[in-house]
Formats: sequence, structure tokens, C-alpha cells
Amino acid sequence: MAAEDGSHLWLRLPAGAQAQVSAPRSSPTLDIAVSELQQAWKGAPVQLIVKKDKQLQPEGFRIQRKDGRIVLASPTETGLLYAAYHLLRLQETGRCTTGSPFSAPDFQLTENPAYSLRILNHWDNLNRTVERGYAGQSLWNWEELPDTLSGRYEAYARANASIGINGKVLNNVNASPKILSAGYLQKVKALADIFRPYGLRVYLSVNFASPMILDSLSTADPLDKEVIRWWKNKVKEIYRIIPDFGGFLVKANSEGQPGPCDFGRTHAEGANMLADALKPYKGIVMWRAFVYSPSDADRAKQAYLEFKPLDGQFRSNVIVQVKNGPIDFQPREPYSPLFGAMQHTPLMAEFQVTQEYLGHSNHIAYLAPMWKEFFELVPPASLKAIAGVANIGTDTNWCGHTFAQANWYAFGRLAWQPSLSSEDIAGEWLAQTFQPLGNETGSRLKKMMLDSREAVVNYMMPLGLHHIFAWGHHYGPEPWCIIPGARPDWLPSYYHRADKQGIGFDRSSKGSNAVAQYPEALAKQYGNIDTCPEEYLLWFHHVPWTYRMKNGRNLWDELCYRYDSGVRQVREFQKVWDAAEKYIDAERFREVQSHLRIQARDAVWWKDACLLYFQKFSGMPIPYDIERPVHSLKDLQEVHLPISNFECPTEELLNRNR
Ligand code: BDP
Repeated sequence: MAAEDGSHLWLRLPAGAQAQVSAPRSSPTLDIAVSELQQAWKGAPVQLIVKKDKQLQPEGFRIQRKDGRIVLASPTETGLLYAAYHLLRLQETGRCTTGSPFSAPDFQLTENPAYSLRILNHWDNLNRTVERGYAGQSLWNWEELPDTLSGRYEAYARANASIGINGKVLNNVNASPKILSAGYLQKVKALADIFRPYGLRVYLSVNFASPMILDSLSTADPLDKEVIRWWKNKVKEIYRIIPDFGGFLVKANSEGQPGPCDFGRTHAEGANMLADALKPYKGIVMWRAFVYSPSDADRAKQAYLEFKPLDGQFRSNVIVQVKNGPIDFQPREPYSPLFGAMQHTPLMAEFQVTQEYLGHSNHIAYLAPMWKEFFELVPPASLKAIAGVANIGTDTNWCGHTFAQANWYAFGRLAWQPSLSSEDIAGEWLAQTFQPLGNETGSRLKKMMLDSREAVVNYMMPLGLHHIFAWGHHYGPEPWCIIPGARPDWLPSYYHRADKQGIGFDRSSKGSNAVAQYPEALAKQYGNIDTCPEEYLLWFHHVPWTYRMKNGRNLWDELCYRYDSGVRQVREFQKVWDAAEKYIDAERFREVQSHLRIQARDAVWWKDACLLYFQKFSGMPIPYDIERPVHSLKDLQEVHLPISNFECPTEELLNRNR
């Protein structure tokens, strides 16, 4: 089996198929669709048709068998490109074989995206570091741009188009104002020109204080005339260069970023000023609701408290972008109660594809099941758009870990259609990413993927525990972490609240009452310790160590078993992977095998650290049928990993002072 470096992702398409393909005209987009099919399609002749159709949204498409041909139809060229990739996906996942529904003479399939904006957010800095990136440097080589264009830009666009992603924010939400300078806009244009034929629009994160920093205005007050004029001119300049520019993403008054509140204005006033500047060009503002201050209020409540009163005040081209959970991309969070609460404001969910809190690119954590949990409670009808924080960098395999590619893939597929199952998406990805795996191996690998996120939850933060990560890097455990002078809501004890009585954050009506932000029925269910789903138990309740769980164990024992089962699950993944060796090329086999070794070691590290530390409070023995700790708490407390790619001066400073 030829070694593979993973650079082809799920697009390991055959070449030289010489299919017969016709299109109504030649255009940059149609030429790509035609050439992809000519190269790789092994079936009947294909005809591409651009036509309006009541059942098709602009990017929707229909694939139909007609008089011995396969007809792809869509109102737009981009829709046809998606249709071409979909047809190839059917072929590559074995769904075009004789006897399949596809082979029937009247076969017909219609696809429409559930969200019209399906956007990747890159947290890429202009110096090419990637905040929370674990796959090398930023793909965007700003120094070389616009003159030198890496071949990877187009490969990147193609990969996204193949899964229906239609926009990308190029730079970090902690945005450098420099991105809006004339020189950088030329670089952005060069990328936009490459992405355009693939149906990908470019958006930028902007720093709210840009007028002050770039052009020495005395204020960035959104109601100031000079400031308004500055943004209008800037937007005009952008659209002159990039006519289909998508709009701005803004992180304002959050974690030290400037924003309208610095000038006594609201988030709505800030967002609307930008929205007015973008409106004539049909541009949008994605305004993030990731705000929290070191106030007394429970951090989980703060975004709601700040944004809910602004409902109805935003312009129609503003979308408020809300992280899926109320805290911050934890391995498991309940959904953010802002969804559903903002009846008069378009909202979009922000998922994190990069595994900041799920083992970086060392751990297998297939995230489709996590996103499906969200979709179960927040259906697409209430959302117009969706964003995922990218896990992509200059690594040869793009994502650092072969299985992390599955998260990029799953994000695209679910953004297109959230009703797809995690299982089907895993199956599609496996079939396209590896050689034919054989039924048994294929289903064991699929099961491994489907179990993997729950395994991470188990060995890191079971039963609703959250944010007990080490300071700064968010990789390993540090439930004991104390940093003199640090914000309490940046410390694990703020979240786990372990004491002699029990563990967990009381968010019931007796505690912070965060439950009250949910619709009544859910508030009731979550707020009552006996009806609260156990996976959220310690998120919503401070629970006595001796509390009886549904399976009859006490809380402490259950916690021990959950940590232990996480470790055992990873050991099982190792076995499953090793047994798949003969189906996998050597290069990727070894890469995943060594990552699994790290994951298994990390799982034990997490289990020992959390159990030994929490045992100091519970005072109870670790059940004797559980594997004994192999570390001592003292040794674990001495582990300090360096923080990389994180540009938060206070964190770095505090870290240096420890
Ligand atoms: C946190 C990350 C931080 C981001 C921030 C955000 O730790 O690096 O800047 O979210 O989303 O998860 O703005």
C-alpha cells in the first residue's frame, strides 16, 4: 500500500477517468466542476444545467438520471460545483453501485443547505501563529502575498467547496487593526480571487479601535461622525478591491478587546454603525456575544444578561454569533440559553473545530456527536448561519491528526444539513479517507470515532464538570490551579467548587439561578437535582459526595468509574487501530498509532490528577476494582507546559511569574 501523507484529505479521487461532461458555458466555477468530473467520474455521461427551480435554493441542486445521462441542475454555478462534488462523494462512498437506488432509471436526489452562511473562522494572526491552532502555522503567508500564491490556497478552497463551506474569516477575532491597511487589503484580495470560483467568500475580523490605531482618530465611539465616516470610507475601499466581500466579524469588549462599551455605547450601537457602512454592499456584521466580565454574576449567565436586553435593537444585517455553550467550548456544555431567547435578532452558532479543550491535535475526538447534541435543542429554523473555528494549518495533513480532518469534514456536512447522522458522516469520511476497509474494520473504526468524544469527556470532565484545565494552554488538568491576583473566573476552582460536602456549580434557583435563563420546562428539569440529566449534573448542581446516582452508586464512586472508563475507552481505541493495520498505509497508520499512545498517557494523567485531587475533598477511597493511580499528586502538580500561540499578555506574564 502506497504511503500517504494525508495531504489529499477526503479527496483521494481517481484520475484519468475521462468522463463525458457537458456544461452550458465555460466559467471559472463551471470549469472546475467539469474538470473534477472528467477526471474522476466513472459513470454515465453528465450534463450540467443552470436553471431556476422552485424547490432549489440558490446553492441547492438536483441530481437526476435522465435518458441514460446524469443531469446536475442548480440555479447557480456554485450549486453545480456542489452537485459535482456530491456525485463524486456518492461514487467514492460506494453508493453508485449496481442495484443501489442510484442505478434506478428514475433516480433523483434534491439537496438544499439548511444554513445559507457556512463559515470557517480562522484564528490566524498576521505573524502566522494561530491562536489555539495545533496544525502548524497559518496557511496565509502574509509576507509573500499578494505576489506569491501558494498552491495550498486553491487546495484549501477545493476542500471546502467539496463539503459546502461558503465563507471564511481569514484572521483572528483578537484582530490586528493592520488587516484593514491598504497593503493588507491587497493581500486579502489575492486570496479572495483564488477562493471565488469555489464559491467561498472572504470576511475579516476587525478591531473596533481600528480608526484610532490606523489613522490616529481620537476616538472609536460608534456615534462619532468622524468614526462613522472612517468606517464608511474603509468599507468603500474594501468593496472597490473585493466586490463580493462578505463582511466583518467582531469581538468587542471581550477579554480586553476594545468595543463600543469603552465609549459608553451598547453592543447594538457598535454593531449597527458597522452594519450601516456595509449595508449598501450587502455586507453583514457577525457580532460575537462571547462576553464576560469579572463581575459577581455567574460567568455562564453573562452573555445572556448583556445581550438579551438588546434584542430587537440590531440592524437586519447584523447576526449575533454565539458559542454553542454558555461558557467556552468545553468538552460538554448545555446549549447557550441565548438561543431561543433572542426572538428578534438573527443568531448564529459558533462551534470550535480546533480542539482547544479536547486534547489539541493529539487526541481523537470526533465532534459530530457534540454538535448534534446542540442541534437537537436548537433547530436550524432559528439560525441563519453557522461558524466553526478552523483546525487547519500548514501541516502536511492540514489538521495535525488524521482524525482531526474528520471534524473539518463533519462541520461542513452538518452546516449543510444538520439532520445527517454522526454515524453516516463518519462512514462517509472513513470511506473517502482510507482504502477500502472491509466491513468489520470499517464498523470498528466508525464506532471508535462515535465513542471518541464521550471518552474525552469521561477522562477529562465527566458528569458536567468543566474548565478544570491547566492555566493558559488548556491541554492538561489543573483543578488545583491558584494564581495570586488572577480573575477568579479564569481559575478551575470557580467551576468545580469542590469542598468537603461535594462538588459542582450550583446554578439552580438556590444558587446562581442560571437555569432560569432556559425555557421553563428545561429550567425545571435542569434545576432539580433528581431530574437533571446526569451528564450536566455538576454543571447545574453542587452535589454531595454521597449523593445516590441513578445506577445506585454514590457520586464519588461514579466519578471514579467515569474517569476510569475514559482511560479504558482509549485503550480500546488503540486495539481497534492496531487491528486495522493491514488496511491502512504505513505512514498514516504510524501517525495515528503514536497519537493514540499520547492520548492513552494523557487520559491516565487526567484521571490520576482529578481523582487524587478531588479525593482530598471527598476523603473516600477509589473503588478497588479501578486501576490504581500511577502518578502522585505532587508530581502532577509540578507539570507546567509552555503556552504557545496565545497572545494574551496577562496570561503570559502570570505564567512567567509562577
Ligand atoms: C477562548 C480562547 C481564546 C479566544 C476566545 C474567544 O481561549 O484564545 O480568543 O475563546 O473565543 O476559548 O474569543
